[in-house]
Amino acid sequence: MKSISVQQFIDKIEEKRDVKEVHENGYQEIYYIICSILNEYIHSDWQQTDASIRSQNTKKVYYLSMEFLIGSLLKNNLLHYNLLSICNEALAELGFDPEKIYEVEHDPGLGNGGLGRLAACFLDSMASLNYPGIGCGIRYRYGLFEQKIINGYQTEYPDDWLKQSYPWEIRKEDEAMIIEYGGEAILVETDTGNLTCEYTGTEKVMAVPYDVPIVGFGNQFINTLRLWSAEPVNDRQNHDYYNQLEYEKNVEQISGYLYPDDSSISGKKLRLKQQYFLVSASLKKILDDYLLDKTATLKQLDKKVVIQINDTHPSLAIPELMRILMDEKQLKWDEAWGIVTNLFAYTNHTIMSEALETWPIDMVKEIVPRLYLIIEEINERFCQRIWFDYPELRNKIPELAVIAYDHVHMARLAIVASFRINGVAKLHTEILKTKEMKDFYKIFPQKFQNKTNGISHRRWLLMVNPRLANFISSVISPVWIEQPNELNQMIRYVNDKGLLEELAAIKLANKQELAHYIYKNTGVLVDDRSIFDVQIKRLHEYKRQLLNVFHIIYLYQRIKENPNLNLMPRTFIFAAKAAPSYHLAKEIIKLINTVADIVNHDPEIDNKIKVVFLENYNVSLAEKIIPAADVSEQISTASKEASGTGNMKMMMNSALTIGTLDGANIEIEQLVGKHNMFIFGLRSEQVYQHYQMGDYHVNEIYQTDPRIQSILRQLHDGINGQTTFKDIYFQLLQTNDPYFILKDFDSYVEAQNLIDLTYRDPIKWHSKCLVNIAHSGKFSSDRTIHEYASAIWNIKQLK
Ligand code: GL9
Repeated sequence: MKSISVQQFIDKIEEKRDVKEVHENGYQEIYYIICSILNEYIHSDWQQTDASIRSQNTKKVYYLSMEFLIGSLLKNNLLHYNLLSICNEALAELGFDPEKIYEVEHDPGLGNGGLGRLAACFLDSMASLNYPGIGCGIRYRYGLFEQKIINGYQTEYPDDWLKQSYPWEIRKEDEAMIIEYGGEAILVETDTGNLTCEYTGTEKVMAVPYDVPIVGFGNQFINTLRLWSAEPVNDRQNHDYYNQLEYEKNVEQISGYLYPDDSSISGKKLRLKQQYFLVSASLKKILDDYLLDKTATLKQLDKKVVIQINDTHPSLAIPELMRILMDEKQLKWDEAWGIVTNLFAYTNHTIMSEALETWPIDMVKEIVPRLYLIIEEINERFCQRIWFDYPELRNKIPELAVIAYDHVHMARLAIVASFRINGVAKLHTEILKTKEMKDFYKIFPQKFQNKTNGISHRRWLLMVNPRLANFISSVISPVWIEQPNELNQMIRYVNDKGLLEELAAIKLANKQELAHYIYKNTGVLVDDRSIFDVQIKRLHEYKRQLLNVFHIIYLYQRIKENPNLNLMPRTFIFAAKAAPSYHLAKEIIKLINTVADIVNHDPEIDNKIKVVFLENYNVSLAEKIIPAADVSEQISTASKEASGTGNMKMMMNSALTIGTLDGANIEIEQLVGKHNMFIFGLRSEQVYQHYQMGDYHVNEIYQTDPRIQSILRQLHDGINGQTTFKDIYFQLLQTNDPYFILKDFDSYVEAQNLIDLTYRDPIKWHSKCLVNIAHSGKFSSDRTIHEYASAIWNIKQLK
């Protein structure tokens, strides 16, 4: 890559600048200028990458996802072009604070949480490892809502991320596709005696792609994230003015906003339309590209293309491809099915039953009538197969059928048609095989695989934590940047006192930075020598933010009872969005803020504990918090968190985990050892057993544990006579505490006490931190992507 000096960079900026002084809009102006400088490199490398992929005619993976949480790109792209420090210096010389320039970028919230962020880390790794991989998603006009905390409550505002233009996207109008909804599908016989389908009265919508470059690290390899936007079709006739307006309004809604429910999909018509929009547009494009090669035959499609479907959300791609192959390419069912069943691989991301998408058949018939007929046929054939080949499963047909009780079951559709199905951590995959999907596993054992999640160590260490990254490079050389497993060289220094002190100093500096941010944004002054205890993730009952709060209330009471209590000062940091319709989750946010208010203003607490809720959790905020975390809270009810990825990010940034044996926590523990983590609570097997036996009775705990009685009484009566939380109280007691919060309370407190003790010995603490860093290489998404590439996709790294 061409290297460039700081002065040359300054010259490039000055060339493009109208006014040479720093004025109010100066930061924005400079931001766009830097983007355009960078885009000159990117666009030329992008073309070259495309050309070389085409000339080598290699197999490509298409990653279909309703969510891509890519985060801000300027800093990331500069880093990947090895221009970050040059740009920083140039900006400083021009009188700008570089961080403020980077903050001009509006982080696109095109995802809810882990699932969407995983997709973005995968894109990063594919590009950085020279794998040809294309992301296909939706360019939502409004991303996940912006959260403001008002009077302790979450309020939602539209995320107008396109208000200022987005410098990374390129609109490709000439590659737009027409998508058809509704109408009538009629089977007709062709001259050759085949059945084909004709449609009448469909509503047409145009899908316009916006391409975003995904820049590999230091390799000038650029992949594409293709985001589809819905627009009205121009040449419509027979529509009066008002009909036209109505039509345009409906069309815009299709890519209007991202549904804000994580792990719970509520069967909304518009969501189904969005899903069809994504898969139909993407498949057309995939086939067009494939057929550019005049020698290519559809039969050989799986030699050049593989499609990963990110959860069930894009699984309409299965019947849609059947439709295209049969109705447009005139293949017979068996030929089409042979192609389809070699093409798709499906990742399951959760066992939460409310996340298993089903659609009422009437809705499917209305929106995609032809696909409904195809799904019926898939279902029919699959049920026959069970009936004849697996007689022992006959009575399970209602639980296995793709269509059952007037609903289409998307996971079952994905399982039946995909050639691979994977879970996202060892435990999760085991649970799929032995519990949640065990009958499918009997039928299709060869389809199931595990692919433990990963994170981009470039973004989540190199970029967000330059102090630590530079330190690691100075100790073991920068090899780890290209080969994250080399981080394990750090293990040699586990007893090196001087080095551990440096590590401590780095953490302190990061905490000071975060403390400053906290003060600026909340007015709360936190002690940067206190333990920074962090729980940042979507708000969900199964993630048990409530357990964390209960511990805080308990500590608060202990300090009130004994103001001389010997506690290591602690700052509890939360950030979380709740789905707008998730009442209980919103109550928990209010509870956290209420507790924060009381604790932070009580002079008797004497700064021993502080509680902070940072609003509007998103990728950019995570990037600020994670480098400063001492303690990583990963406390889901065992079996419920499929993997988690925040656990990996914080581990890589040295934080010690307090957690249950759930998701990828288990794999972290296997690497660092149980003495390097604070494990507590029920195990997954025990959780299943309690559900099965029905032998957990929340009242028994309530009656016998005075700490819990006191906490719950305060929820009911109001903490310090303030707001009451009766809904949380009744929910716990009347539904028998389905997430075992009270059951795990005691062992959680014990683990927290051990943290308090361990932190008192800084050398011991930081040696554990170092062990974490040393083992975190396995959780680079580079490892994950290599595994997908070799064991599922069968694709190769390009030269
Ligand atoms: C999730 C799981 O809950 C996480 O445990 C997992 O790490 C990620 C990525 O595999 O997927 N599934 C899911 O629906 N979400 C996840 O985070 N939810 C959101 O994305 C909000």
